[in-house]
Amino acid sequence: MKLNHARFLNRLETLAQFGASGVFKGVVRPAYSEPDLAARDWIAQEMEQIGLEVQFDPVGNLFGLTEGQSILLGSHTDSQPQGGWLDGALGVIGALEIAQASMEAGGPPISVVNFQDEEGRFGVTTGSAIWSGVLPLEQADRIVDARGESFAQARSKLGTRAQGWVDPARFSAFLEMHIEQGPVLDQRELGIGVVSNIVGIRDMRVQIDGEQNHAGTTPMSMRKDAFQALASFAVTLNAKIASYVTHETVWTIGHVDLVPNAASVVPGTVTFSMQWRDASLARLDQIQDCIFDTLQMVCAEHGVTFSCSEPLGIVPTQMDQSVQTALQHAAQELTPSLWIDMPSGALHDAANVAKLMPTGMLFVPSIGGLSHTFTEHTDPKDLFRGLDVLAAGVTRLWRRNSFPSHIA
Ligand code: HGY
Ligand code: MN
Ligand code: MN
Repeated sequence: MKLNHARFLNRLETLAQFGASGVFKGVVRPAYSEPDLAARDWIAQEMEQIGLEVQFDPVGNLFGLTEGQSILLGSHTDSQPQGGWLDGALGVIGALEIAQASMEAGGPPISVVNFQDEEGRFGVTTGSAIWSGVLPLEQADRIVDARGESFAQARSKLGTRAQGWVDPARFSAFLEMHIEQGPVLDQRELGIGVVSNIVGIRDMRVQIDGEQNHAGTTPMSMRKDAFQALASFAVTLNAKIASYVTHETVWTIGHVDLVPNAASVVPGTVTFSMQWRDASLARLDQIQDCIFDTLQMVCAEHGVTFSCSEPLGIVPTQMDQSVQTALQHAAQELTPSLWIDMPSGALHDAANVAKLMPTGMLFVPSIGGLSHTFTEHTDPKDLFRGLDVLAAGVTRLWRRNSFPSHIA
C-alpha cells in the first residue's frame, strides 16, 4: 500500500483545530464536550469519504467499518483537560491513513475505531472498557465527573448519533499506534517501541470530612482540618509503600477539591483522586491495602472521617505475541537500529481490547517525554516512521494470517 504522509499530517493538523487551546498545539477536548463531538463528526465524514461504514455505538465509540473480517486500528480523540495534539489522535488518524491506503491498494481490509472517554473523565478508559465488557454500562452511567455530571447525562449528548453495539467478532486483531508519553525513546534517540505489556491501574475518589471553622479563633489543638489530614496521608503513604514499590510503580493525587477553599476558613472537607499503577496485580492489591490502612490511621489521628468510591481499574495486560512479532519484524525491516521492545506505563484502550482479540501497540517518541500537557510534541519524521512500521506490521499480520486458531 502507498501511504500518503502529507495527507496523514494534514489530518492530524486539522484534528488539532477541534478544541485548540491556543497554547502551542494543545487541545481541550474532554469526552462529550462540543469540540469532542465536533471532532468525532469530522472523523465520521472522513471515514465515509474513504468508503467505510460509519457507526457510533451507544456510548460514542466511533467505528469506520469495512465489509467482512478485518483488522481494527485506532485509539481515541478525547483529551485530558489540558491535552496534547497527538495523545490518541495519532492512532486514530494513522488508522484512517492506513485504511485509505489499503482501500486504494485493494487490501488488507482495515476498520477504524475512535474510542470515547479514554482519558477517563468518567472512570478509566471508559468507552473501550464498556465495549470490552470490563465495565458494565449500568455502573458507568452512575459515575459522575469532577463537576457532578453523570456519564448517563453526558452520553445523552450523542443524540441521534448513537446506534447499536459493534460485534468484536468481526475483527481479527487490534493495533494501536500511540506516542510513548514517557522519556525512554526520546532519551535513547530511538524511533519505535514495540509494546510488550501495559501496566495495571486503579483509580478512586476519597473524601475526608472534618469540621469547617474560623481560621483565626480555632486553636490548632481543636481543629478537624481536612487538608492537614490529606497532607499527612500523602506523606505517610509515601513512607509506608517505599519498602515494596519498584522504579516502575507510580501513585498520584492529581485532583484536589477543598471546601470551602477560602483563606480564612479551616477546610472541613476535601475530595481527592487517588490513582496507582503497577505491572504486578499483587502489588496493586498491596498498595490498595496500604492506602486504606494509612487513611484509617491518619484520619483517627486528625479526628476526621473518610469515605472512598469503589476503585475502578484495568489489570496488567500482556500484548499478543503474534501481533508483537509482526510489529518487530516490520520495525527490523524498516528501522533496524531504531527500535526496542518496551512496556507501557500509560494506560491505553488496547488494554481493554486485548480481552476480546489479539492486540498490540506501537510507540513513537515524545519530545522531552512530555504528555498530558499542551506542549506535547513528536517530530513529524517520527510520526511518519511509526505510520510506515504500523502499516508494514498490519500487512505482515494479514498476509501471514498468523492469528491464533480461535480467530477466523
Ligand atoms: O492516564 C493514562 O495513562 C491515559 O493517558 N489515559
Ligand atoms: Mn492516550
Ligand atoms: Mn492520555
